[in-house]
Amino acid sequence: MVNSISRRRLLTAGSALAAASVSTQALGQHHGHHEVAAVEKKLGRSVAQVTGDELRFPEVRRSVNGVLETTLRLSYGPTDIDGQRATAMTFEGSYPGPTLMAQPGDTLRIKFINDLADASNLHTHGLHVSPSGNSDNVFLVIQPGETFDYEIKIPEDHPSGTYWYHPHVHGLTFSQVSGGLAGALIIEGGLDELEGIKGRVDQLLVIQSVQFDDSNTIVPADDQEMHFQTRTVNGQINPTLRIRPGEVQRWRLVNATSETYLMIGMEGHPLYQISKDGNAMTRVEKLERLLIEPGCRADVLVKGHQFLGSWELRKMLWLGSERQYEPDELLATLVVEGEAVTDHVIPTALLPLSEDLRGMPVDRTREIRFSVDRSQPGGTRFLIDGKQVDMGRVDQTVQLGAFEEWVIYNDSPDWHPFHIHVNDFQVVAVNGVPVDEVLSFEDTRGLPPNGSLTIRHRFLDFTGKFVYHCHLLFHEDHGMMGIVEVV
Ligand SMILES: [Cu+2]
Repeated sequence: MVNSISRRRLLTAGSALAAASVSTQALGQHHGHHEVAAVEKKLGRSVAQVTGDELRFPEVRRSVNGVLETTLRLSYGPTDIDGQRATAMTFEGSYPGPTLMAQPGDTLRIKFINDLADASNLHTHGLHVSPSGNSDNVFLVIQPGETFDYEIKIPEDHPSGTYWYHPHVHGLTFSQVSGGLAGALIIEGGLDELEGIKGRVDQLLVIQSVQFDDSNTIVPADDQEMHFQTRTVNGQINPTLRIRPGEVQRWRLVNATSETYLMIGMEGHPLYQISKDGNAMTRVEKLERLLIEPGCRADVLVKGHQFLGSWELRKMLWLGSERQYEPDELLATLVVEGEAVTDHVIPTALLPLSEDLRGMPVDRTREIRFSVDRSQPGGTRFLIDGKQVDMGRVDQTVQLGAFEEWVIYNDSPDWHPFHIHVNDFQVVAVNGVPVDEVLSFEDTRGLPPNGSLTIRHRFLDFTGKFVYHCHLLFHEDHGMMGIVEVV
């Protein structure tokens, strides 16, 4: 049952610790082909499937005359993963699901057909849209065999960028996202028109975690173990991307895993971040490594190296805390080839913030505490303000239009990616230390172990109930969620 934690999952923490101490010795080493053998050992059979196929762009469904009318059928059955027949949970038989593309002001009309054996629903992660009725409403429960017509109206002034969609029924989110139910959602405009970005190759990388059994069936989420998982990019294992020397491309990275911290880095190629969680940044941030937390998106510019050859895009070693660890793994290969491009320039300034929320008087301050209770014999409980979520309870009542500061404390030794629906926030302090600069709004940010985040947000445009929660979906399903009602 979803309310108890399997023995297997309790064991995982121990094995992660053991493996972490080994991998620490590899820190700082250059990750070349000599490491492939080690990776192969860790991943078991999955690396045998490496094909190096060209990265495919997941099927695009685009709005026409202001409306994106489409069907999303959820099912458990055959699909294609890395060119092989596999069994997974999918939207429209596709792993990941189709890419939905729309513009600010458009309406999404989605016929949602639940052919799974369990209840499900649809969440448009990051969108500033109504949380009520047949919009982005996580209180809806679409039963097996039922069809439901979603209508999601995207405001005219909605930020343009990279979002994603996935099911969000409490208690089932972890298993369904881990089972394969995720897809990208792109709102066009904004940075797309900026000099230096306009016209560039625009690539999408939807990153998911998968673990197969011997018949290419995805192992149920509760029985998966990090060291036997593989990361897929658009449903492919180690796909190939191509770039010319000096060419600039835009890559939209989506962390659609349910509990993997992606520390991304690429040999020889800094990542020039331009957007976070669908929100344009004020300036380009040049990074050697970029942490993309579960649920987060990052758009980056990549400039092809002057040297021709193959370069590895890796999920690098990440030691978040004594309890949380992610091993190094090859994600994709970038092949630099062809004639050099000499006129592509990385821009510096991007789009200004609509407002910097620091230094303005707030209407109200709230304190929220995340904690983990490991003392009960019945299993670990994941809590906010000492409670597991109750979908019938309201934890925070907020006035429409209110401007609030929330100090979110983490009383546990684990990272918890904090996510809130509907209204994005700005992080104004980390562990009580004010930030030097606000680069963008965000919808998900890691809450440091035994630390805090101070965020500011406006509850604009929409009344109704929605949720804030940990985006480690296992934690969310086991109680780490709260409910806001805007009145
Ligand atoms: Cu958590």
